[in-house]
Amino acid sequence: MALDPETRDQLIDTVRRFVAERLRPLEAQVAEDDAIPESVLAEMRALGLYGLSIPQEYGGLDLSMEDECRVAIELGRASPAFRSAFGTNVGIGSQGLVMFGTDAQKARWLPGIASGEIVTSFALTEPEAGSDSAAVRTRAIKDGDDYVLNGTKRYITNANKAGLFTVMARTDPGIKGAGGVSAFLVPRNLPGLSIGKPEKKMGQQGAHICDVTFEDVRVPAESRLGEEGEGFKVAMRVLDRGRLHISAVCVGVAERLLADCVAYSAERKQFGQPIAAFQLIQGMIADSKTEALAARALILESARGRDRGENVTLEAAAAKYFASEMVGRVADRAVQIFGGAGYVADHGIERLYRDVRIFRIYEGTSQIQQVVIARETMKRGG
Ligand code: COS
Repeated sequence: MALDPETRDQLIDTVRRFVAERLRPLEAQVAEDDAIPESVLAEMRALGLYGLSIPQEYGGLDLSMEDECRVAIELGRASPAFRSAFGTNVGIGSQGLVMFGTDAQKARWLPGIASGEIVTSFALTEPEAGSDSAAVRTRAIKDGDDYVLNGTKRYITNANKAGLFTVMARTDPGIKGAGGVSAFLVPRNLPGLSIGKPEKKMGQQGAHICDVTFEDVRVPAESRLGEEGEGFKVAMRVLDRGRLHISAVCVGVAERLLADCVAYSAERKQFGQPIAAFQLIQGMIADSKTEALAARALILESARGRDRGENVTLEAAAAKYFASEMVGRVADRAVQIFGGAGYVADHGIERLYRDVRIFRIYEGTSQIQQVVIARETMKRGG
């Protein structure tokens, strides 16, 4: 649902202040501790951030894709680990349920997801199924009124906090590719479900990814999301949406880095003047600004297309490809503008440089986005 412009501006203003006043001062501490304080998570819940995309009848804010992207841009101005705390509830962890769930499944889970009482995870990736996500080996074998799950999922965001997983598993071992995969809603507390230790990562400390292992985990047939064999499509539809959200976060980080670069280059003096006076510095700022503006326009236009009900598989892939590569370049230029100060930890520039690297990998690598863009362009005839 699109908010009226006044309500939308109020929401964006509230999020902007929360990011500036509450999240940014805690960034270094969160990175150091690899944990977000519970009091901050409680504030995020109170602000409704876990339920940005959940229908209002289940307690969420039900934002349009465009408004969600505008909020995600604001959230990108703080360390991306903060957004990750509720990012799965807004995106990949809830949207399969929102788009394909039955009324009973929605009533059971969505209120807790919207309030943040339940954290969700999206369990698609496996040790042998990364970019080739149709190759999932996790099995879900029908046994009476249940399915029995066996297998391992890898790098699952928020798995250590999740109360509910959307799991893609092979129900038909006779079909090797996408058609043999089904989606399931799997609660955390089932016998046989175990979570690995959080991985040590390059960046985004405070956000966690873990293995999830299923050993004879029994779920009732009503836990299936969509029809048998529809799981891959569920996953792809979820990712189409998620890719727009992630792109918007990239723009937020880029805009924040630009603001940091402008402030620093006005203050830092060399050769008797602020480095902002040098045209080679200005060139880097101009390139970063131009690319951030282009990404913002592409994302918001694609989001509006989705809100109009259009198929935006191509546009979402293009937005993710462009925005994630763009923020990599912007972060690299930021280190260059800050010089030695960008390389040491004090200003947080090197932390963001590491944080943004994953944007070119998760929810589909840049190379997968290129594949999707090319295929869709050829399908559309240009
Ligand atoms: N929306 C709806 N359906 C889709 C779809 C989409 N965006 N993309 C594909 N499908 C459908 C296809 O239409 C096809 O259905 P039919 O057989 O009925 O025609 C089916 O899904 C299989 O699609 P396809 O043949 O394109 O599958 P591929 O194995 O070639 O894989 C890619 C397609 C590579 C694009 C896919 O595996 C992918 O996106 N990989 C990256 C996964 C990823 O992002 N992982 C990150 C982990 S989650 S954080």
